[in-house]
Amino acid sequence: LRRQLHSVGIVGAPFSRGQPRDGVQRGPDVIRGAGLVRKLEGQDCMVKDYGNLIFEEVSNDHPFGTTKQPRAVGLANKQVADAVQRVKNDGYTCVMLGGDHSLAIGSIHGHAACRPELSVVWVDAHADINTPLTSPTGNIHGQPMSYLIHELHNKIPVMPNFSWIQPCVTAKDIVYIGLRDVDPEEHYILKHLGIKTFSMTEVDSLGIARVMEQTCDHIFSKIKKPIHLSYDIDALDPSLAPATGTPVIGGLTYREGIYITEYLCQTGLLSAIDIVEVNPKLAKREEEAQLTASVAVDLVLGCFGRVREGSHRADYKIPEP
Ligand code: B3U
Ligand code: MN
Ligand code: MN
Repeated sequence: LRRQLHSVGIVGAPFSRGQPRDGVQRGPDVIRGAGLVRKLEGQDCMVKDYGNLIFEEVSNDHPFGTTKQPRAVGLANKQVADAVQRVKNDGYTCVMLGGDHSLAIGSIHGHAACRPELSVVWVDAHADINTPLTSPTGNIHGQPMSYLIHELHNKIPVMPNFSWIQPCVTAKDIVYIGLRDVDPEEHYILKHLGIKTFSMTEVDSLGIARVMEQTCDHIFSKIKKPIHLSYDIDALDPSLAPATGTPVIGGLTYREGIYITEYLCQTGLLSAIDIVEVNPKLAKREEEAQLTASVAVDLVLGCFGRVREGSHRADYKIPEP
């Protein structure tokens, strides 16, 4: 078995303004603290850690309609977009560590600026496709997809610090996995746009192997498009990933969660990854924070060649006495 070499560029985005709970800005550091770089290097990846972005406070960031903290979210996402573009132009597969899921706006936007034809695999308990006008909460982490999809462009109001954002993905190039908490308006949007979804019901009925086969059947056309994997840690069952802002019972098992990463890795098309919504402050005990961070690390390792059967170097020889 030959090991494939991966080069990984890591960007930390310690940002929480897309939702109301403090602590998710510590996600990048707790994921690094669980050994991310050392473990990637241990499986022969070439790693460059670009460090954490620095987000300035935004004053007078009053709501736009019901949407909360639009200026801070718009500005932070511009920085994320620029950082992801840089990592891609330097030749790495980009790993963006959040932070809340509003950061996918910048991550996907920046990725699409370098790879105009990409597909998105969105792994999440939630669809995050509310528009500012359908959102029941006003939290932008429940809205990122709506800003990115061409077909929703005429439903999106112009918001402060959002004018740089142009839709950059098409509904048919998106697949959802793990859904189990979808608002009625979001459900309408998903059906209306014909977006491919594998809710937990499909994970139950098909099994994760057929879900991944069908995911790739859906996104692979004649041209092999690069894949953007946006992985919300709350897709996993709360027993595995308790330290997150909006846990939903009945999520992916560890094995299903890891299988998604192994399967996408072997396509050879993974081009950028987001790992978001790890919030150590919401852990009831320190062990819960550590468990959530170490599962997040395992997801990244699965994206970069870790296989459970084990592996060995191409030139390995059994030592002779
Ligand atoms: N759909 C709800 C709830 C939600 C979305 N994403 C999370 N929660 N994490 C909303 O706010 O749009
Ligand atoms: Mn999400
Ligand atoms: Mn979620």
